[in-house]
Amino acid sequence: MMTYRAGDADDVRSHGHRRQELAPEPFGPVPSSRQLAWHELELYGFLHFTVNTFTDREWGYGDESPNLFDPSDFSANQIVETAGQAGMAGLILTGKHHDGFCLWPSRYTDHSVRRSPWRRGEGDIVREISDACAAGGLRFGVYLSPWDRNHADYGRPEYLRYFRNQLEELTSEYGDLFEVWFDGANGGDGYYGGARETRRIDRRTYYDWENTWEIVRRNQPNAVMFSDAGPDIRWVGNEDGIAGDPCWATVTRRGLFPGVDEEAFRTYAAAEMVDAWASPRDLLNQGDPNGEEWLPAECDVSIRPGWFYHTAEDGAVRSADNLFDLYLKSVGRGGSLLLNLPPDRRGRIHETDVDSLRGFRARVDRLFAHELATADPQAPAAVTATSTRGDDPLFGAANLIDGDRDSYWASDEPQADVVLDFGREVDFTTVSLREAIGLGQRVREYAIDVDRGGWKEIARGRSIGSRRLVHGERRRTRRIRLRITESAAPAVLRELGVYLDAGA
Ligand code: FUL
Repeated sequence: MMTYRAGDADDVRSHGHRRQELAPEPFGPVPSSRQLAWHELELYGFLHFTVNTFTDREWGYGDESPNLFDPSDFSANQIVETAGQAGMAGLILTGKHHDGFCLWPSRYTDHSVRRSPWRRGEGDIVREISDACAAGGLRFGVYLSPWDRNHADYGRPEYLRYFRNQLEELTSEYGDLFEVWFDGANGGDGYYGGARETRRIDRRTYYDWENTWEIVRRNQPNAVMFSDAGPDIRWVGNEDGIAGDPCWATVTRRGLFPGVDEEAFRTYAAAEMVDAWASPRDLLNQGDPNGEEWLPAECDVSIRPGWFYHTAEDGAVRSADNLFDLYLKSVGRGGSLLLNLPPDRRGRIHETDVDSLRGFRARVDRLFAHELATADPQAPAAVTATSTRGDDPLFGAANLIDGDRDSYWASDEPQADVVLDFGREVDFTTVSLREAIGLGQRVREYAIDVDRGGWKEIARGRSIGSRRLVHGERRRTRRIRLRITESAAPAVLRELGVYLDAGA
């Protein structure tokens, strides 16, 4: 084995090379490169916008006239700037919601902006938002509702061709997408080209998902796809923006289908003798540490009670503190936060929402305002571990505080402690942990202690995954200890951050 000497490998590339050579074997399911990139985004926005905005409904029936869609002062820039200032890394727009009205001039239907008075039928909301995102440095994604209450063929095989044609348009004509969102709500009554009846589909077979997903893979190999069952990211099982605690990134997809299917789940649960989750929603919320696929959770929630804008809800916009709490319960538990901002009838994000978002951003900034381990470059905290892979500094605990997302501390034992010694008393409120998830989710239980003239445990939890924020009251200590008390394979962590929340 090679012996490492500090300074041997100043060249980052050779560090990377040696690290790869000597790295621990991955454990269990691991994220794809598109999933890894998605994990870095953490916070992004949803835009629900269609004829519903003008009819005051949540689910349009499908018989709405395109004439209704006429935002008086649409501004993609105002929407994208608002999202960017809130710290959002991207935006996902409802290209078509259940009512079937298309925000882009699809070649395959007239039920679109082409028939609207807005921009005299020459406008394209998808284009304007995607362009504004590109200009503003945000990623762009699309929501395309599989259920279409307008289309005459919905429920018949012919509709699948229409749906795929639209997916082809959206994934090939609007630049790079980071995410494609498939809603689980499916089938029921609707206009259906004038039939006005109830149509049911078999959620497991109707969309031939495996082949439908192929369109996205071919056109957008880097985009992740969302549904209740993946294939890349999963629904978190509620629309409250709250991940389970624990929340594992792994799950077994058998038994899950886009459109939560209780019956299919029960069959699966009985066969697998799974009794830990009462319903598919529980399984989606918490994941499964023994799951066979990497399928992390996305927490979707609206800033208002509804997904679409309603004037009557102007007084019910989530406060900055409420959004901050959701951030801790989603991003802070290893999921992503997909926060819906519904454009109003002008085609802008309402002032009240803008205010809340501004407050929310300021709140998150305050949380991370004082980083304690490396804030003083003259006197960084000393970090030591009870176990380090091959006793090699390449995998040393110092990597936990170096701010480098590629370097990590690797333990040689399933149980190991890390101590961060600040060399002076510090006040802190928050600990940020990240596993190096490229090697799998390994930690099963951890605890955090402070030094009160003897170690005192202040927090204990199970999953870490891509991120765990442990946020609590202000405490004073000279040293912090992280104990990995149980791990399915020796722990591999990339970050141990300690912060004093300036807002506490
Ligand atoms: C649900 C839909 O039915 C809602 O209208 C909304 O789009 C939400 C994000 O997903 O299933």
